[in-house]
Amino acid sequence: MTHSTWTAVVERIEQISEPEFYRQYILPQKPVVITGMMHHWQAMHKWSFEYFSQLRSTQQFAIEQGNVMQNETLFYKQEFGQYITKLSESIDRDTPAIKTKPADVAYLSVFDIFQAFPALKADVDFSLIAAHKLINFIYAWIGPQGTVTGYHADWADNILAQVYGTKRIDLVSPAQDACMYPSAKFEFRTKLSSIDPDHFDRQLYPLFQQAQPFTTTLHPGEMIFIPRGWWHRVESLSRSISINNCGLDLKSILLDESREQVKALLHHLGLYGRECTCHTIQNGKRIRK
Ligand SMILES: O=C(O)CCC(=O)C(=O)O
Repeated sequence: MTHSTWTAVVERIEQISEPEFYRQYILPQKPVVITGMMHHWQAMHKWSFEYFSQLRSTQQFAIEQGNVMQNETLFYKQEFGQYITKLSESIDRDTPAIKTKPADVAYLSVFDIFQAFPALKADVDFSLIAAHKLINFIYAWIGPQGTVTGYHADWADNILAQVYGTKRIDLVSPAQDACMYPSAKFEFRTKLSSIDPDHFDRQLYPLFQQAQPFTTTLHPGEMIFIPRGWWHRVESLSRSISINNCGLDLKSILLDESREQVKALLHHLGLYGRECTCHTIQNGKRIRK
């Protein structure tokens, strides 16, 4: 990594009540890792690649290749079962330094798992955040070692929960927006950074070296609160199954969601966001994820 040598750790707590979570973390918009509130999740006992491979679905889903936040948007469509079978055969390397070519890292990201498998809804419990929000969006992230979701900031408070495997999370405060160089690439409900810390141009983005990231590793059974507007970069250190809940309160619906919906509409009409994470060009045609 080539940002400043300054790193800080994210606070870790074991348990917290919903009202205290609101008072201590949502209101002040402070990140935190919660280590002991997923024991009762059915997902912790049930979800694995073997379990997923028994779920019946012939539906095709978009599989992302590499870090689409900062690099070229690449994806292909595959049946869930085929993707999971391939993934369950993949092995974690002890030395992630010997990396697979980024575009060969195939990631079932932003996966609308409950639309595909509604019965699984009962396996998770995001009440800690959902109790304080009017609208909640839940997505699963299932992939091999080495996936990278590059620096971006969501227009919503978010809890990312780790069910299987480990992930490294880097966070940068919105107070440091100037160091993060927002890019023009469009992603719905998100602001993307131009910075890929593994390869970035110091001449073009000098302030990134002054960014003060908080770094943490998320283990199975742990979840992290990422407040609205906090930049985050997520890298899987092993095969991994995660699930996140982004929640909107009334203010976010009026300010952020309405603006994002207008942008999305203009984007789909081809009037906004020439570069994006939701379309790719295949055989000269613009294909939607
Ligand atoms: O787990 C990942 O790869 C990314 C998760 C993420 O960006 C999020 O929860 O907002």
